[in-house]
Amino acid sequence: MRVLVLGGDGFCGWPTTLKLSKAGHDVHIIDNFSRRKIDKELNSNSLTDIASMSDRLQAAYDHDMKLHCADIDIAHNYSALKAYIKALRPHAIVHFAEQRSAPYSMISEIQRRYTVDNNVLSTHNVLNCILDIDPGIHLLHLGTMGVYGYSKDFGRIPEGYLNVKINSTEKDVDILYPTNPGSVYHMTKSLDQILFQFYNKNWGLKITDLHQGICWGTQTEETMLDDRLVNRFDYDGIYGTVLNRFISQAATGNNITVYGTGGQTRAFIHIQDTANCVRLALESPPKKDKVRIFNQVSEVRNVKELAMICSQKYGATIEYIDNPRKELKENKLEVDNAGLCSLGFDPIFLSEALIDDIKFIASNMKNNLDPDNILTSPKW
Ligand code: USQ
Repeated sequence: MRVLVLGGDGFCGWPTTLKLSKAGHDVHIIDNFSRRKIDKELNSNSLTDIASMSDRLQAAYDHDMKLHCADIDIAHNYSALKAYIKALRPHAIVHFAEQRSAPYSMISEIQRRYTVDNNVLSTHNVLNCILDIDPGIHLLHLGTMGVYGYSKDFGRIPEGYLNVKINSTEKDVDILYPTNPGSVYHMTKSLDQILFQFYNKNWGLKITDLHQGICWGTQTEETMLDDRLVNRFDYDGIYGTVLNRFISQAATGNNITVYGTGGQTRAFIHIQDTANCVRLALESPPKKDKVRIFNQVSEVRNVKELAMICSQKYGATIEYIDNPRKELKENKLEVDNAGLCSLGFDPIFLSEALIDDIKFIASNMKNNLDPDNILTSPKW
């Protein structure tokens, strides 16, 4: 298939691009390199030394993956995006091109407005290109488990739609799960969902929304082929996600930073599985009648439990820090992931992959970690 990956330079986008290319798809990237620019803005860095896009493309080529990349801001340069899609005529578009950090989206009005403008405009622009150029293009979007909130109030979290009984009519209906975002970032993914519902209802666009849990790990089969293909690894208080932070903290002799009591429970997925799941969803497109929503998660874990696993592996100290976020002190969570499993998803569990990831970070990246970047989260 001819596939366009929007945001193909990022943490999830790059390994997915390589996975799709290695699987034989003709893959094209659009990226505006905003993630690299935000590193400079925050005075932060990836623990891994990521290559420039031109070096990444050359390395991919050296390993039989012929990729192409265009630098376009898809939120603000609609005509360039449309011209590119018109010329390329992809069968599918994978949309990763959103600002993805909850803490970043809560820093100040600048980041709140940037996150909403960038994320909502980019999604809406892509939908319009598809509608005008070829409504048959399958759109796959990286959503988040955070649109549901993290509670068991409505039981096990279903895949996008909640079955409810209406008191007045006693009818059973499926409704879009009530959104309960915990940050401006998560709110933008909730807004994306409404856009998808409307463009599907009115014009029958073929859309898959992948509600992903917290992604962890660094390397995939393809990024390990060459040093120049290495994926980014964020450890800082704004872009680093919890398990990757704990892994890098433990592996470099720093304290493990648990926010609050560590009673928060979340869904997790390894980066290798992210790429696999996108491939599975791409290769089995949905019908047009409904937006297809999958929960892209492997397992549910508790923050304190993760801290203890990382501490035991490296003898690191766990430090309990006042939680900078407004979130439940403790929560229980159960998540359905039957959709992707029915397509052949066979999750990698933490117990299998954690050791390799810790070893990789500890042996390669110690000198790149700036301890001043560990506790940089804004408070909200
Ligand atoms: N946490 C700590 N210590 C830390 C960092 C985080 O205890 O040093 C806690 C947080 O308080 C929170 C949990 O760990 O309860 C998860 O935080 P996170 O930063 O790993 O994840 P989050 O902000 O929710 O966002 C991340 C990604 C986002 C994705 C989301 C999936 O950045 O792009 O959508 O995970 S989910 O959480 O399932 O919505």
